[in-house]
Amino acid sequence: MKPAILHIDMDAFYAAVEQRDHPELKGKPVIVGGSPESRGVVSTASYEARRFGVHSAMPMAEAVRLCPYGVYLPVNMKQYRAVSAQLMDIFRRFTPDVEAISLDEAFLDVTGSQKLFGPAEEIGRRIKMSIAEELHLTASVGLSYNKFLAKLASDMEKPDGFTILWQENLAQRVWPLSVRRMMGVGEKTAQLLEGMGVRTIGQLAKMDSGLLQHLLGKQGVLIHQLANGIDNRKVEAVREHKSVGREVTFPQDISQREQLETVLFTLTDDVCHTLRENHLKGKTVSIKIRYPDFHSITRAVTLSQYTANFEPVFAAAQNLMAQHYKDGIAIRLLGVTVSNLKKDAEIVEQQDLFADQAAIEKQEELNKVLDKINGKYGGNTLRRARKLTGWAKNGELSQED
Ligand code: TTP
Ligand code: MG
Repeated sequence: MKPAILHIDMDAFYAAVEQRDHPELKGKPVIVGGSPESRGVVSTASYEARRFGVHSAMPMAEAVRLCPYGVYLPVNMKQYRAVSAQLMDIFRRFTPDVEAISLDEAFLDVTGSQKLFGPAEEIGRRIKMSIAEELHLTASVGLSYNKFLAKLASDMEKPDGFTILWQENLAQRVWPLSVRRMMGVGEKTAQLLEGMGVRTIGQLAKMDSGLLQHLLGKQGVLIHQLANGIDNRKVEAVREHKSVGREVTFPQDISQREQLETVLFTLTDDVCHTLRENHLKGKTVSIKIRYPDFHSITRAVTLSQYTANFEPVFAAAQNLMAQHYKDGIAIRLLGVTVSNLKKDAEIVEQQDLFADQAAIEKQEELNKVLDKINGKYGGNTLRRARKLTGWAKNGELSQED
């Protein structure tokens, strides 16, 4: 399938959030940043303020000179972060491959999403629409077959833009642009290139790659490729949580099976609680055992479906212990981790037909009650009561609630 990368960047982000939250500021020049008295700088300016020449990173005092009747606001990071989280949630509805670059900007690899949501162009438009309807903000979207061109595209028709650049648009739309618009070309490189009469991306594209390598090393080869529309960098989703785990080092080594199982029980309960708190579910359960000589082993198993429920996670951990721990051997550290995580909202897989759906739902109800009580009174007020009956064998649950 043809690669499809979106680059999405919010318009005048901090200022737009302020205008949204304070409608009386709509249409006015709004400048967000530090205070002019303490030599603060402009974080961003609304498009109305940009007409006065105000821009990001400019000293506030200068902004006040250029735009004396502007509305000057301090930075409200907490609010921008909250909006950013909502924004990223919208992105992740369309693909798990979201690489957040900053609070208001991300790359999305939507190549595979096209099967589900239709052509990439439609996905881009739907995301823009969701941002408008749900967040009451505007974004500019760029669509291309690689990161470099997608980013260039999103900047072309700001604000509220939507720009598509395919290979056939390269010569007409990209090559006339200044080399200064390229990532990887800073002031020094730009001056060097311009000194040789290379001002546009098109001129750079036609240069001899060997000469560029000679002049700029690896970076020369890279920018030559970019100028020719070649960029093999992948969209790298940085998942907020790769795994949730707990481990404990014992004050004294433990070799008693029952004691170890009680620890395993507590660790698992903690892990599952944290998963639920973060609206996450996981599919891989692993245990870690460290022996007194510091030698460690990690053993993992993958479940049939994503879960944050204690039962299946504990059953899996018990099984791993049954398979990999020999009774009577001393252990220095024990750990439980759930990885292969997804946000609740992202889990669209078909539920396991063989799983007892009613039992799962009952368990989730119980979790809600436990989490609520524990949240309300702080700490672990309520815990599952249990009776120890030894390690599980052959997948049976040997522990009873
Ligand atoms: P940008 O996306 O660069 O700028 P913007 O969203 O304000 O405007 P546009 O994209 O429409 O050109 O940066 C996003 C936010 O990051 C911006 O709202 C404020 C913050 N920021 C700073 O605090 N300092 C800076 O120098 C820049 C460039 C941005
Ligand atoms: Mg922006």
